[in-house]
Amino acid sequence: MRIDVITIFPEMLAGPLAGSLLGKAVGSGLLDVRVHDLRTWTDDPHRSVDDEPYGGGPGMVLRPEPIFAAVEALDPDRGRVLVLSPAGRRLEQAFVRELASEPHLTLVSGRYEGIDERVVEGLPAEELSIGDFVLSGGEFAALVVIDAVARLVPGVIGTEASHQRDSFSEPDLLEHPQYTRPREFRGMAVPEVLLGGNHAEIERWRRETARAKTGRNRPDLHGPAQEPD
Ligand code: J9Q
Repeated sequence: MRIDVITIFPEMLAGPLAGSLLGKAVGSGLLDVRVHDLRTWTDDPHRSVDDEPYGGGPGMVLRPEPIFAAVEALDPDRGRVLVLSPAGRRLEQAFVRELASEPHLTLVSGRYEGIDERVVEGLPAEELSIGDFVLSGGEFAALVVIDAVARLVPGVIGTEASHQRDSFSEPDLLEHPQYTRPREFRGMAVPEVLLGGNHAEIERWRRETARAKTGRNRPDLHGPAQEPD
């Protein structure tokens, strides 16, 4: 899979893309991530990428010309173009799966005050938000999208089974609590049921604690249809 990223801060992406699981995927050739500096496509001496908003107001808006030039300079078969923006469609795991099935994505890192709307209308591009909070720019949001998508590319993650159980694979239930050694830590014991090897009992405990945790931490989720037990 190929992902092009267009940003005014290419150095913000370098470290994360080199390290860890992402770095391995990029190194192995399963994932071809190319980061481009938007200023490459400016033609004025100040290499300006933004300007004041028409109609007035605070902050600056990303100009359309460099973004169009950048996107058009990339592979003409550029795939979906996604602009990171708090005003975008909210990312969830179903959307991640959809994106992971594409051969090629282009991510444009926006900024809070915004990006000229003609980028969305004219390229065209889709706006994508990673959540309802404010960032100072789209770079970390782009990294979140890349990480979430990359781990679904076949071969990137070693243990296919670990996909299945993640929170949000089952969309309405968070993961159950986990424990590892030692059996007792600072006076806190690992629940007895996990030590016993009764797998039916363990499954039941996990279902119950997952349900309780979902209710506590995510009352907006409704939980899976209840099976009689
Ligand atoms: C570009 N706050 O926020 C949430 N998802 C994306 C964003 C975002 C932001 C500022 C600039 C993206």
